[in-house]
Amino acid sequence: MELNSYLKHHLGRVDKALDTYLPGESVLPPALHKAMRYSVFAGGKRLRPILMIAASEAVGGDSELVLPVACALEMIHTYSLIHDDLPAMDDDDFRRGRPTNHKVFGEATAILAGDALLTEAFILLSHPEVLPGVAAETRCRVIHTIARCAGSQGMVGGQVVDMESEGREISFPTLEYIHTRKTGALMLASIQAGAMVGGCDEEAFRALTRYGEAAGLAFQIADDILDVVGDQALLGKDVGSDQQRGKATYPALLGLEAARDRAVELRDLANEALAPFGERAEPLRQIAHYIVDRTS
Ligand code: GRG
Repeated sequence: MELNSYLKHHLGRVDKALDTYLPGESVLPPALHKAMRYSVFAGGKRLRPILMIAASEAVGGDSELVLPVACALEMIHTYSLIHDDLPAMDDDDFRRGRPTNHKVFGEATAILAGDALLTEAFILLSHPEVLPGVAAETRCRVIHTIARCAGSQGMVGGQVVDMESEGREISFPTLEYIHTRKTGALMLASIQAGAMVGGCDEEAFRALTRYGEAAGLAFQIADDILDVVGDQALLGKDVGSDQQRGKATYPALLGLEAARDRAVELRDLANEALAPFGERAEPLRQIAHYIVDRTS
């Protein structure tokens, strides 16, 4: 299996599906739908949908069936990025290489575009024609898992503790609290949802949960490292970085080398959890390597 073509193939499928699930730009109110589509189609990696597809494949699931759920995860992710960039939060001017949503559409529309993407995700997840043939109980579990991971004890909670910790010295457990929730929770939800829709048993669910927890945290550590390495490359000119904002990061707390060691350790832990799945988990294995070694 060649990871780049795997990622490219599924990115294309996810983009096409997102285009069909999101209301068109001319649908009333066009200003809102334009703003939603602007950020969704701004060139994201589609990592969460692809993780979901790969998790479903690992348990022998049908990657066509999971597509709407995978799209809902990307909508939630995009909403979080739009809101994270707002002046009240990170106040960023660029995202995915383009001006941020509020820079183009104004703050009020950006807030509402984020709100609408979050809501659209659950409209899609609860649509009667989504997940045909999947037991109602499993469908409820999928929706519940995604909602819990995105909510006040998941992504949003992690974001709040991250904001509170800005400019302060924090402990290692607080750092892990932030990272497992702010970024890790939605990745874990992607893996767990993929496993459930793919028809996993309890043992496979537990193993994939271990993978999702470790890979999600490794992703955030790698992101922190990229933030620092990127700053060094730009001679400290990237004023939008977390490092310069005094945010809680692994390199700030542990140093660059120890942060890298922790990311590698988590990658290996993630991949150990895949042992029972054999060849079918090869995409997940390679994604764990990609998460740690990526350069953007
Ligand atoms: C505002 C509710 C709310 C939550 C914000 C996700 C998040 C929580 C904040 C994003 C801050 C950030 C940039 C964290 C670093 C890790 C991360 C989520 C990076 C962006 O994800 P990628 O690399 O982005 O998957 P693409 O653009 O490829 O989708």
